[in-house]
Formats: sequence, C-alpha cells, structure tokens
Amino acid sequence: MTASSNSPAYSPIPLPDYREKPLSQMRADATAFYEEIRTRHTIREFSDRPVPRDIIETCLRAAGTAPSGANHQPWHFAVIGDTDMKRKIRHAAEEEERAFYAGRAGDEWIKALAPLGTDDSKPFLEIAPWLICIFGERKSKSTDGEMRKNYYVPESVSIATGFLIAALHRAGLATLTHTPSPMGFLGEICGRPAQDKPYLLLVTGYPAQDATIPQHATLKRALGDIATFFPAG
Ligand code: IYR
Repeated sequence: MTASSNSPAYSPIPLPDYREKPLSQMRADATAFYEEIRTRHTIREFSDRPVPRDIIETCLRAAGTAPSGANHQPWHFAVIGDTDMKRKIRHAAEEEERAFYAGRAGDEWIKALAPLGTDDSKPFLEIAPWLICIFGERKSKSTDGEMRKNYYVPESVSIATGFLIAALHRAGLATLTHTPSPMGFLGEICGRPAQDKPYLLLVTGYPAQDATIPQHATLKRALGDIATFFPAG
C-alpha cells in the first residue's frame, strides 16, 4: 500500500467561522492587538506563584491551531510542573551554559549577548511554575496510526510557538524563550523519541515583583526597516 492511499480524501467544507469586519473595526482590532503584543517582554525573573494547569492547557490548544506542513502538526509540548524534573533541567542547562559562556559561544556571540546581561545561572528553571519544552517531530503518527514523515517542521513549530507566546501573554502570563545550547538533554528528561528535535524551552508564570528587562530589549526596528511595500508609498 502506498503512503498516499492512506491519506484521507479531499473533502472541502464551507469556511466555518470567518466573520468580515467593517474597516473601522479592522483598524481598531489591528491596533488593539499591536498595543497588546507590544507589552510582551521576555523576562528572566519569575515568581514561584502557581498558575493553574487549565490556563496552560487552553494556551496550548491555541498553539495547536497553528498552520503546519500538510497539517501534520509536527509539534509536541512537554509541560513540566514537576519539581524534580525542573531541578534536573536546571542542572543540565546550567552545565551546557557554563561551557557556552566559558568559550564555546565565541567572542562575537558573547559580545552580542552583553546588552542582555545573561550568564550561566538559570534559577528561573526551578522557580517558574511551568516549563514548556517544545519539540519538533520529524516523523509522527497519522490519525490511522501510520508513522509518516513530516514537512516544514521548524517553520511549523515556530509558528505554533508564536501562537503559544501570544496566548500566554493574552492570558496575563510572562514568558522567556530559553535556548540552552545544545538542548539534547530535554528529550531524555522528557522521555521523547530519539527522532524528536528540541527547539525551545518556554518558561512561563508570573513575573517576580522586582523583575527587570534589559533596556536593549525595548529597541525594536521601525516598520520602514522591517518591511518593503510594492508599490511603494
Ligand atoms: N543560551 C544562552 C545564551 C543566549 C543566547 C541568545 I541568541 C540569547 O538571545 C540569549 C541567551 C542563555 O540562555 O544564556
């Protein structure tokens, strides 16, 4: 049997939930989203206040609606609230970071990080209530249980991660996109299959009372610098 013979048949349905908005509403909503998302800041000082699991679940459902290659949804979110696992992750991450900051990064990278004030100490990995380890599945099971290859895995995972960060922010939670490098240890600690690739460790919770952000992080490129319109003007 060929792989394609296992795919469900093409079966279009009417667009189920699109609602056109008047232009005035479109402008107001576009602006409101921009005003809201621009108040998202990556933080590294978290409170240990608990966050109910159902809120994280709803944000993950939002992430799961992201577009993906062939709609294979090649992502897995390992959600860690367990104290013991958080300690293991912190220790493994700090071990990698020590090597990174002690020379593996190279001078240029260390220089680029200077305005962020980061170092090899990662206490937030034990303090924050939830660590979301985000994996890309190079292969995964279809609904009929067949293992199949996935497509555009990094793109799909990144889009879903963007949805997740926006959803957590909308819910009132702070986030940190943490990338211990390399992060192969996450697959082992989370019991993921060897072919899964860890992409990101998303830390979430309330910010600490005295949380700060680097001034440098507030500098965002202007629209004219990140976009070109055709025709111009
Ligand atoms: N993973 C390291 C270094 C680091 C790298 C980048 I690129 C950043 O934007 C921030 C940090 C760390 O987490 O400290």
